[in-house]
Amino acid sequence: MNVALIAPTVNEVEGLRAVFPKLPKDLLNEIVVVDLNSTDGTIEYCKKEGYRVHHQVSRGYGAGIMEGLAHTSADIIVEFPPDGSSPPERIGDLVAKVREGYDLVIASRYRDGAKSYDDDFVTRFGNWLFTAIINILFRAHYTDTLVGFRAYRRSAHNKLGLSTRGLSWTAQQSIQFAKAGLTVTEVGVDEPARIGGVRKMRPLKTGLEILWVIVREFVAGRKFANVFPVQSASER
Ligand SMILES: Nc1nc2c(ncn2[C@@H]2O[C@H](COP(=O)(O)OP(=O)(O)OP(=O)(O)O)[C@@H](O)[C@H]2O)c(=O)[nH]1
Ligand SMILES: [Mg+2]
Repeated sequence: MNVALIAPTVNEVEGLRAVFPKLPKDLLNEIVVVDLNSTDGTIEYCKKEGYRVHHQVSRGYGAGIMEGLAHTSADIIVEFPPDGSSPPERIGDLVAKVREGYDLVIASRYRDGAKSYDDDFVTRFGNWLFTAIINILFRAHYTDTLVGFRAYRRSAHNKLGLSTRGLSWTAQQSIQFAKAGLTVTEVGVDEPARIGGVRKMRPLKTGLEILWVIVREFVAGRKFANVFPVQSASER
């Protein structure tokens, strides 16, 4: 199975400079930077170093990942925010779990003693609250439904119907994998602080967006699981 890494960027040149040289290139068949109108040298850095850049046509984090999916073909997808908060040396652990049979593997900041050095009180509490609500409503066992660093099988993802265009993408993905009864796991991964640039996530806006996604997904019920009968990893 081939592996594609999708790295969404809006002015992240400092993060890229620090993180991209450490990517495990031997594991990655495709690397695509999905960039939304960066003006800080992100595009120039990528071109100079020979990375493929897809210029995002739409707006929003989720919409950017969707464009990245459309412009890659590998069977395993790694979503990798390159702002310094995703440790590149753990990509191999996530990919190994997908190869083992899991459909979705989340790099949880709150499992196995992992720590976030990027969280503040609001983001930590927000993640705890939304993750608790998602676990109750969708009978899941997540510790981190919102982190951007994750890996999954394209074939599993294609059975779902992700539609959210903003930073609630990760919440919707966590919910839909659980609703469809796909095999999901987490590995504990420390989250270093962002390197340079500015955070695009705005707690109130993103929080309301996530709440809206949760309500929509709850009202929609488990229809994806019914429409697409899902095999367990062991049957595949
Ligand atoms: N292509 C693209 N990238 C985006 C967009 N919004 C955010 N990003 C990138 O997505 C990554 C994560 O964004 P952040 O602003 O750090 O948000 P976050 O990591 O979810 O939130 P924190 O944990 O608080 O940092 C960064 O690399 C951003 O540059 C977007 O609309 N399009
Ligand atoms: Mg970040």
